[in-house]
Amino acid sequence: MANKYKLDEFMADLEKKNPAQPEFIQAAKEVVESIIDVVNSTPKYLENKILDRIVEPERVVSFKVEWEDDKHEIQVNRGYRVQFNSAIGPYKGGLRFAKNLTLGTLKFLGFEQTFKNSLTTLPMGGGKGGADFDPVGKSNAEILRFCRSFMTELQKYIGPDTDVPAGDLGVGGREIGYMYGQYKRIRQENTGVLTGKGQTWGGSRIRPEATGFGAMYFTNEVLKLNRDSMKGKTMSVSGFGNVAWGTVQKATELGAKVIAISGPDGYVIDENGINTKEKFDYMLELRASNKNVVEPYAEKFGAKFVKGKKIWEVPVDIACTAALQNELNGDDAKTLLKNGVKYVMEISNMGCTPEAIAEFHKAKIPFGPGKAVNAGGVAVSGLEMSQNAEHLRWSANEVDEKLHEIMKSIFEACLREGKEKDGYINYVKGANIAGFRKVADAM
Ligand code: 2IT
Repeated sequence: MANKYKLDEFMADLEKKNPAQPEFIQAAKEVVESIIDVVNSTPKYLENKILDRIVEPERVVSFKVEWEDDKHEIQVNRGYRVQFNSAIGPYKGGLRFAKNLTLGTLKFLGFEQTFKNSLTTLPMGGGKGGADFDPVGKSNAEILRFCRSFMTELQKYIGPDTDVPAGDLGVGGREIGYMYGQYKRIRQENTGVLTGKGQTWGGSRIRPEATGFGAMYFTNEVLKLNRDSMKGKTMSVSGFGNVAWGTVQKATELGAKVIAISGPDGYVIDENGINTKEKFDYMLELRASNKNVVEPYAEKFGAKFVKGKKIWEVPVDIACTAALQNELNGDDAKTLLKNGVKYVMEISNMGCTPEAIAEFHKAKIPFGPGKAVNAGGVAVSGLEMSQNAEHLRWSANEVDEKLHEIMKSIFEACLREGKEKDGYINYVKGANIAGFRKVADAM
């Protein structure tokens, strides 16, 4: 019989092996804590050294990206692709362009993606990539040149049945277009190697909305389980990008009132609700402006802008993270709880610190973890892959229905694996165990 794993020893070894990667260690610890009892009580997992194998990425590539800025100066960035786990399907996961992006961040994201993709029910492995390229303030031509140079290298490592990247922070429809064009130019194939493509050239309907829509389908299930409803609930959503945009629309449709969104500059409170097409469209305009500030929303719609403060001080029934990792900490959690928050949903990947999650669990309020709540995005990416493979295009209804079914099945998986003795649903544990089992069995 193989030895049982001890959490402290295992984590100490992992930290030693991955120095200066705090986010990866944080993500791994959350998963290992959830699954260690399952692993220790399952001989086949022990004999097959599953924990040691599942925390090690199958492959990490790092490459140089050279490009010329508008002043004809040469710029050098570092690009990456982390191919974390392909046990259940081709690597799948987004590309992030962000200032100071590190390999440790991408490893945390690739690790999370592995379990998230498993939860979607679709056959997709986990991967993540990107570059330490800051899109803020760059011209359209600079973005084009960067994307082409980036794909010139990345194309060596990806393929429609090997690894299928998509967007993430700093990578939207425009960037996917520039990269897809370069891939086609070099490889002479139109096989849908990226998802999140435009509607006229292989993109799936509902993909832009999918992360936000899926998050609200999941949230709606959580509320129904608690004999509650979205009707009349006040809500805050951090961020103002693509994910927040989809979230705000579906929340409004389900009857909630979103009163706050945020940016790196502060947050906006709109007491009338962010609930009209004009307001939704303006969020996209703000994002497209490449300035990364939310303040202009307040000027345009006569709302209040609170400079330099975190959105979590706004009293709401439902709080959603939709911006960055670790954007909601233990103190923010205490503030939200003091102000009567009833539900917290992580839509960004690892949006909450472990201290924040502990506060929500202690208060016994439902807390939805990112890998379950935000899985709708990659799920519809998986549906885009299917459509590309069969050279067909499904209707918006067809995609939306499948997305809805997938989110319900993720919710049910969380219930099945996350129910505690007192009846409290620990969605973190539920999502981690359910996501883990499938990957571990395949390995
Ligand atoms: O974090 C995520 O799930 C994404 N950025 C989407 C990945 C994808 O392949 O659609």
